[in-house]
Amino acid sequence: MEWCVSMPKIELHAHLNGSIRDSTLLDLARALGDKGLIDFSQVEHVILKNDRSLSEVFKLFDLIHIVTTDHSSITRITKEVVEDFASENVVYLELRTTPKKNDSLGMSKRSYVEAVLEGLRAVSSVDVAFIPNSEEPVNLSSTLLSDASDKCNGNTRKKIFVRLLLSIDRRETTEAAMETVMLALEMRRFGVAGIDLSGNPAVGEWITYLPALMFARQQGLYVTLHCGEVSNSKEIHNMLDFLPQRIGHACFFEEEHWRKLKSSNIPVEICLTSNIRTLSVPTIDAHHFVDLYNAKHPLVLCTDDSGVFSTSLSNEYKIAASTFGLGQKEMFELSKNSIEFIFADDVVKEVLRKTFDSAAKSLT
Ligand code: 6MZ
Repeated sequence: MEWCVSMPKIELHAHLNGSIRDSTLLDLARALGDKGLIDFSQVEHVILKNDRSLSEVFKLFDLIHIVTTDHSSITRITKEVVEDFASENVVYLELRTTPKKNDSLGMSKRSYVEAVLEGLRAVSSVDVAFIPNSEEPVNLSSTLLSDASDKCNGNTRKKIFVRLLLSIDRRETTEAAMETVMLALEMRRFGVAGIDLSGNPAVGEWITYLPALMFARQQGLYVTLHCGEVSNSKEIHNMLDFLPQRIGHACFFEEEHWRKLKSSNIPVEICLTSNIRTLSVPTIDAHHFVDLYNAKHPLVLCTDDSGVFSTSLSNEYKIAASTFGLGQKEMFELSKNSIEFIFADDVVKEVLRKTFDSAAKSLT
């Protein structure tokens, strides 16, 4: 496990509220219980349940959202999630979250995202670079060109790049999806790089989100889609025809979907523990990671919901290494290759390549 933790890693598929610490979730739930707003004993039982089907996971998310969706909680969770990823040597993190509107709390989608940004600014244990280079004053941008782990006053201080993806929930209408895309465009200068389509895959129709996704792409936002989390051949075809920059999961693909995916070379975000826990793949040995890896198809290991599934990115690397018989060198290469699929500019990619190169020297 040690080298899985110490090597630099890139996380491209992490849902903010799914990455919440258990301790924080219980803490926030207890506080609502004390105010008489929820029955804590009921909620505690649901939070601590370990094995959940895909539909139970979405019920849990509804509960998590009741507990977490106020500005200060969102700020706290963001700060903690970034700190947690940085502590296991994630050097680049794309964090995705669904902007939420809650009139009773005075929350708009914009104020939700502002609370997330506040969380990024609140991180103190590690340097967080989330403003894109094009928005940085020249001297700051040159600082970013240094290695992602700098010597500062004799101490090594970690750096993490963070980019945000705004998620469209499959329960949303076309108008709501468009509102999220407009917000992402407005928030680009604060590190919002793209759009994700997620939420319960048993809900909603592709055609509902298509106008907003097309507009996002026209405006130069990156797009990643949860694709094939359930069996839905027509939707999988439609999604692949859209040519998103990445897709997540790809569990219920049939031969013709694999053919289309491979010929279009769309990178796949692979979430091993999540897929096993939600029974989206029958066994870990049968996971499509093997076929994609052997075919040299672009892929990246990710956590999905590290809190909900009690995992970490280091753990995902460890599982892949031990299950598929891959060594430290192969896992390092897999991690380094992920740089090519990030939703950030060439300057960031170059910094990350240097970070991996200097880590490679210390490994040999
Ligand atoms: C699809 C998922 C997901 O946005 O509130 N989400 N969507 N499949 C998954 N696989 C298990 N895991 C998480 O984070 C939680 C939200 O992310 C999406 C769901 O919409 C969930 O409500 P945010 O930060």
